[in-house]
Amino acid sequence: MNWFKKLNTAFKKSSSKITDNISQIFTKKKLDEESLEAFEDMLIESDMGITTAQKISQNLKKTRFGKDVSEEEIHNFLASEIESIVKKREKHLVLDFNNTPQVILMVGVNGSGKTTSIAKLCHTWKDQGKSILIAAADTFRAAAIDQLSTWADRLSIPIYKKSPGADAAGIVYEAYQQAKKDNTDILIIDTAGRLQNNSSLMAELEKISRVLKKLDPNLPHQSLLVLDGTTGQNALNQVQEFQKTVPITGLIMTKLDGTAKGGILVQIADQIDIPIYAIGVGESLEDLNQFDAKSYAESLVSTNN
Ligand SMILES: Nc1nc2c(ncn2[C@@H]2O[C@H](COP(=O)(O)OP(=O)(O)OP(=O)(O)O)[C@@H](O)[C@H]2O)c(=O)[nH]1
Ligand SMILES: [Mg+2]
Repeated sequence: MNWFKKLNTAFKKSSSKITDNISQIFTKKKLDEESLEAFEDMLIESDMGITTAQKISQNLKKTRFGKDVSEEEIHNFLASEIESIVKKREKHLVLDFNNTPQVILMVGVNGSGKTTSIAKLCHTWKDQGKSILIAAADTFRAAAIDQLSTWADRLSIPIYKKSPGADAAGIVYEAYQQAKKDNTDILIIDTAGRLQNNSSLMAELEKISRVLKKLDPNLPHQSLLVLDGTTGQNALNQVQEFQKTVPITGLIMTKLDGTAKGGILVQIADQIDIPIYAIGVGESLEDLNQFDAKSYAESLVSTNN
């Protein structure tokens, strides 16, 4: 299955909802205040947030108010608005293999998809022939190390781990030494899920970051925040809060296959200047896609699922 098709399938829920709503809203031919308001509400309901929804509906008003509009026109308009918003954040995760190990720190709230995304990224890098070490720095959740070890075994990638409860920053320190010694291309660090308002766990993350900076002020090369696409509005707050502890260099948004909303990505792209590197559209190793603005926009508003 090519990835565009896959994305279309993945967004079936979000897009069919938007599609249904568009056909319900624009029953009259003329674009009036009432249909504009319903259009804006629909965008808010799909998690695009008030500011972004208003901006899009104002743009629609500016060009089409009082005119006859077809459903197809609205679809095309919305797809192009979404594309222009998210296009700004469409970037590829580029690693500098002249400077190894490239150190990638994965952070996010509980269950957002950090560990699974690590496995998916490693799968891609392995295909590219890169050597990898995974650091199991989630020593907080009891089963976390086993979960990561299972993925590492499946991928035949070495993992640096200790017992549950061990000091996470210490593991990161030692894993870096190991990666350096072995000339490893990539060191990727799995961290415990933490709510952005949990000060003691945020302090632990700060310590991990401090330890890395002591090893080399340029570390980590990437701090990727993994967001659960089904979380809704809280995702925006997660970005803002994590950003205060570790400067986030990129976002991965997961579970876009499981949401009837999906618009949160549009809102984040509109309001936060951080690249979106990848999206998760399922639980298997192949289900991580590079973020592509055009395909995302078209799939979100697609009429032919
Ligand atoms: N449908 C779907 N499920 C996903 C995706 N990414 C992760 N999951 C699932 O979400 C659940 C949590 O994923 P994990 O990778 O364990 O999340 P985590 O952030 O490491 O969780 P903690 O370590 O507990 O904070 C698992 O059941 C994954 O299979 C995705 O893109 N789509
Ligand atoms: Mg995990």
